[in-house]
Amino acid sequence: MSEELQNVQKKFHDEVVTIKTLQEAEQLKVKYLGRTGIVSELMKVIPKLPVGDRASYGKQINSLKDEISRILTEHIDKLSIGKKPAGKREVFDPTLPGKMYNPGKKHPITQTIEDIKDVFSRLGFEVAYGPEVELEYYNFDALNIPSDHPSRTDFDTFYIKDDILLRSQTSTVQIRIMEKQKPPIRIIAPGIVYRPDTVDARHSFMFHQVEGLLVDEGVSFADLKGTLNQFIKSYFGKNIEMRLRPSFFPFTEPSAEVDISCSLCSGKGCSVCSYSGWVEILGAGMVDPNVFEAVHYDAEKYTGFAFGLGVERVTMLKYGINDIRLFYENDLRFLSQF
Ligand code: 2U9
Repeated sequence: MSEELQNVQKKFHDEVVTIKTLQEAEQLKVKYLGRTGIVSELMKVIPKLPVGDRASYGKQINSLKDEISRILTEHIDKLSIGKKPAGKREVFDPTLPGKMYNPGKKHPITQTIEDIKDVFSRLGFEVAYGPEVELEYYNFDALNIPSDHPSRTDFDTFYIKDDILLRSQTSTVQIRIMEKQKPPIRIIAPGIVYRPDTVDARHSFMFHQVEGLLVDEGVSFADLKGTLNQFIKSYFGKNIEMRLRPSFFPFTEPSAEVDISCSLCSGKGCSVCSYSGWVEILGAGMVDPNVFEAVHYDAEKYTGFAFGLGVERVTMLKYGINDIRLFYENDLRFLSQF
């Protein structure tokens, strides 16, 4: 580097270490890098040099300019921290309303599943999960559903290939648990199930179920009734009545359909309960001995009860929702009400 440039470099370093304020840094920038600053003056010399020296001298000035610019930028950045440009200072107005935060909520179906879990965990039930893509064996055979049962056709079940399907009920979970554990068993199995139903106000090709299973020595139908009554009073309210009607399911014997007094009209009769005062909310029964045989439980020693409910259905009844599709459309005007 030429002596002249070395002198400028030294002078800059001597000056830059004395900088204390942002204003001083800006002034030094103008002094060295400004349009009529020291570096520009040095550049003016280039055309007057012998042609052979110009490129090398130009390079040296540029590298000095880069060095000065980098050092000054670092100083300016450091000294600017926490400083707003003049005229843009924030004014704190304590009379303005605070920022509104919208923290979001759980989906009503998730809320219902959690409410149901709460009730049954207080009754000593554990929560179990299983796969949504299932073997035909767990969805049908182990549940005593005969091979010619209409629910096994393509009209009622989504088959993936051969014996693999999308589960149409969460009873598959209970079978898997019983295969692994000996009684006593006390579980609920929440989850999504799939059925090729045409979508309308009451049907969807996928919905949520919660199924329950209790197996032990000496379990009776009275235990089933007492458990369901407790659930219904806890979830729907103390004043809601329960009634059982005889029914049939391949996996329970005896079986019952369970109604509650219509929570919307208090049993007086309305369009929701078809003016009967009662609405069906779940199915239940004592586990069929053939199901115990499939999981190698001694049906002479153990008895058990099981039940199943549609989560969308109980949510619709509790809150008076008239179209199942509302749960799946992600419309915040609907969802934010829960
Ligand atoms: C095992 C044995 C028996 C579960 C049961 C029902 C009756 C039932 C429906 C309610 C509405 C399905 O979502 S829904 O369409 N369920 O009526 N479910 S008994 O029985 C079992 C489960 C597991 C091992």
